[in-house]
Amino acid sequence: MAAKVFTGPVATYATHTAHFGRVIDPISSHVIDEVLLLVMRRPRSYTGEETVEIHCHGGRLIARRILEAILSTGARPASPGEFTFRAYMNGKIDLAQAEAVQSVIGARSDLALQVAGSQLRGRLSRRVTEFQRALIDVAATIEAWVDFPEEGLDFTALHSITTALRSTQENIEELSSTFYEGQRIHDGIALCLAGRPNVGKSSLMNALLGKDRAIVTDVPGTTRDLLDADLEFGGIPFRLIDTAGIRVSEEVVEREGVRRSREAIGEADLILAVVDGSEGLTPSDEEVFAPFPESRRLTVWNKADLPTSHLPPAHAVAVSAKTGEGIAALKEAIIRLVLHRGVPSKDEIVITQVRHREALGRAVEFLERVLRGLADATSPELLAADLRSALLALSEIQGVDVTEEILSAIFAKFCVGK
Ligand SMILES: Nc1nc2c(ncn2[C@@H]2O[C@H](COP(=O)(O)OP(=O)(O)O)[C@@H](O)[C@H]2O)c(=O)[nH]1
Ligand SMILES: [Mg+2]
Repeated sequence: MAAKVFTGPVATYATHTAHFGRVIDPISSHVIDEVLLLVMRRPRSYTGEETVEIHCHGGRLIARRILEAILSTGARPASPGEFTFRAYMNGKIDLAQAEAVQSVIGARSDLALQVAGSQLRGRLSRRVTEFQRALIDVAATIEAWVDFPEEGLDFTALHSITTALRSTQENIEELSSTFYEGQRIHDGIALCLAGRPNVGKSSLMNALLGKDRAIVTDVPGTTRDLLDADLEFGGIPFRLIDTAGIRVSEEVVEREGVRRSREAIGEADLILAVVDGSEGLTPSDEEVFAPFPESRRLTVWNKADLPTSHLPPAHAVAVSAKTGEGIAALKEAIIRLVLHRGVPSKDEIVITQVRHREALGRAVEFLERVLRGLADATSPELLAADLRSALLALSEIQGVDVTEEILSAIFAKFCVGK
């Protein structure tokens, strides 16, 4: 097909070579563009199959004309994720790596990229393989016991497989527990500014962003619509949402703004409950914050540059949106709240997918059954079956024995061309 649109003898090109030439419309014989054509022969390509890449000049029209020319020779467009799907089916990468391709593309922070990149390079899969190796050793002992049940398990053997199972189970749990941080690193955090009018929410938004995004005035009720902006700190992608000050208003636009604000605050991962420190924490502040759970709320004591006779509550962070004082400390406090275990180190493996957490969770449960079975002297056949189930759950992460439904759900999320 490439030979039909390209001016050179494509079939004769060696793998991993680049060739300059023209793409010709096979129907009109017009030159569409001067291009570079790259050949990657099986199995040394992304998918493991014969691959040709055409590098044309930038511009939608040229790319579309070239695509049309190639389609007219009988090619068809790839479906979403089809290249990565083929790479997985051809054994170039496992399923966890295929999922990482999507995460790498979608990464919105350096930390998200680091985590996804490590998964793409196979570190998660290798960790899972370590668990499997440890369990296969135990399985061998148990299977031998199934074959010669009259010999039983001596005390040392029982002790050593129990220890091995227990420690593998703990390691799996440890990996599984990184999901909380992983999901936040991967998906980001919706951070909502909330409070009465004029406490300085919009000023704080601007201070956090380091630019004048929201309109700030001393007129209460200035912000009526939701404003949002993306920002990143501590490796976490945040969506920062400024809301209308919550108060009872007769004015129809402001009332709608307040309604939307309450909705956004209700959905936020974390609420910055902004208080005007010069006025102290008033009953109307408390009324605004009361509907939202304390666990999702951080009190920000703003206008710390002004003289005040009030003391901030112990858990509050004092800042001045005006002078910038305390903003760095506020960011640190936010990171502490959203990453319970802190920012993961470069070599920590972090899971980001629900699918992986579920598989690890099932493995842990089956191992628990094996451990209980060993303590209760359950028959070795049953122990062996549970151990196999644990191994099967782990191998789902790498994509062994997964159903069509799981595969299509994963690859449907990809965009075309990946
Ligand atoms: N002195 C001082 N004034 C502030 C501070 N933050 C906001 N203000 C002022 O408070 C008023 C209301 O601010 P704004 O950000 O619009 O509050 P919002 O209604 O909560 O969004 C404006 O006049 C701001 O200049 C601060 O940290 N210190
Ligand atoms: Mg405002």
